Amino acid sequence: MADTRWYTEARFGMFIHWGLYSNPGGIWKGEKTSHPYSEWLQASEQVPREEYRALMNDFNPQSFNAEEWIKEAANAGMRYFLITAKHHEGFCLWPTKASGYNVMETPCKRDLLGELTEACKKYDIKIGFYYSHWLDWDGTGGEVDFAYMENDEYVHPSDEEYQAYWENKCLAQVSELIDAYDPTFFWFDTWSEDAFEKLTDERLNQLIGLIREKSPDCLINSRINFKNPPDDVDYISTNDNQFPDQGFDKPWETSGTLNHSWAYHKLDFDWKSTEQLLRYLIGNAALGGNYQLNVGPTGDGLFQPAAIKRLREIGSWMAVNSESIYGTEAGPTGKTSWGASTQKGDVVYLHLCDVQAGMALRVEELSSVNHITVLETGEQLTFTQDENALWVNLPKGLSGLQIPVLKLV
Ligand code: JFZ
Repeated sequence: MADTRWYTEARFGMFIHWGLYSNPGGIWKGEKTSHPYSEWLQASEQVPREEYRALMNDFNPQSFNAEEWIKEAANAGMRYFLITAKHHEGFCLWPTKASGYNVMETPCKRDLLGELTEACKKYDIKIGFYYSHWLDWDGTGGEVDFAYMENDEYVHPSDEEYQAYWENKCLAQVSELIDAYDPTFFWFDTWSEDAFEKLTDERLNQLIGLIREKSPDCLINSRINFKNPPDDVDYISTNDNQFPDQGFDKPWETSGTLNHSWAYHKLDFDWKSTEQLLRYLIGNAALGGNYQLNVGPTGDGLFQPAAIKRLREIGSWMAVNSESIYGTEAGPTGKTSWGASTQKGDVVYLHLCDVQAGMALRVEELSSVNHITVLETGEQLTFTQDENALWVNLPKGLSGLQIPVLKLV
C-alpha cells in the first residue's frame, strides 16, 4: 500500500467535474435534463452516440486558465486537486493515444491535464485523476447503465467487447496518465451491483497491480469497487455527500457538492452556505477524515461566482484556523451538540459550531488543561475544571466570529 501521510495531513481537496456535458449544463433541447447530475446527460436523455459526440464541436473553453483554478483551490486552503480525466461519457481531457475521443479533436486542442499538472506543481498542490473505469458510454465496449436499456444503442457489452475496452482503453489510459502526469492519486467510481459482473477480481487486481507497479506511492480509493473494496486500497471514499458519524480504520474522505449537480448546471441554484461547508470540513476532520469539495466549471472554463464566493469565504476561515485542520487527528469529543474537536500532539482544538457566547461551555472527556486561547484572536479564556469536565467561559465577543476555534494546551 502507498504512503498516505500527505493525504491525511492535507484534509481538504478540490474535485472538478468537467467534460462535454459542461456546455449543455443540465439543459438539453430546451428542457432541464431528467437527472439532477448534469454529467449524466447522455444517459438521462438517451442521446444517440453521434449526436452526443457532436458536443465536441462546442468544446472550446476560451476562458480556461489552469493557474486561476489552482489559485482558487490554494486560497481556499485545499492541498490536493482531483479532476475528471475521463467521466462516464468516455471523453478524455488529455491528448490520449488510446482514443480519438479527446480534447485534441475539439476546437480547444490543449492538453488540459498537462496545464493543470503544471499549475499544481507551482502551487504545491497534489493532483489526482477521476477515471471512470467501469462505465464508458463511448461505444468501445465499456459498460453502460440500466438507465440506457430502452435505447438499442446502449446495451450491456459482451465479455469480449468489455475485455477489448478494458485492455485498449482503461488499462492503456491509466498507464498513459501515470507516464504523462505522474498523478498522486486516482479516484475510481462505482456504486451499483451492476459493476461486479464486469469488474471481476482479476480485472481489479490487474488495474491495481498496474498502478502499484508503475507508481508505488500513488493512492487508490475504495470506490474502485464500492460495495466490496479490495483490502489494499489506500483510502475509503464514502457515498456522495455522505458525512459519517464515525471514522474508519483507513484514511477516508467524503466528496461533496457545492450545490446539487457535480458538473456545471445552469438551473441548479441550490448552493450550500459557507457555514454548512465549513461544518462538513470540521466534522470530517474531527473524525479523522478528509473533505473533497466539488466545483463544476462552465464549458468556457470558469468557476461560477457562487462557487468562487464560497471558496474565498472558506479560505478566509482557513487563513486563521487551518492549524486546527491540517495534520490533526480525530479529537477527544467526536461530533457533539456544540461542535467538534481535533488534536495534534498535546494540543486540542475545539470547533464551536453551536454555542451561546456569554455562557460557560461544558466539555467532557477533557481535563488538565493549562491554557485556552481563541485561535483567531489569541484572546485568553478563563475556565474551571473538575474530574469529569472542563467549563470554558465564552465571552460575548465570540459571536462575531464564524465558527470560533479554541486552542487548548
Ligand atoms: C457518481 C457519478 O455517477 C457522478 O456523476 C459523480 O461523478 C459522483 C462523484 O459519482 O455518482 C453516483 C454515486 C452514487 C450513486 C449514484 C451515482 N448511488 O449510490 O446510486
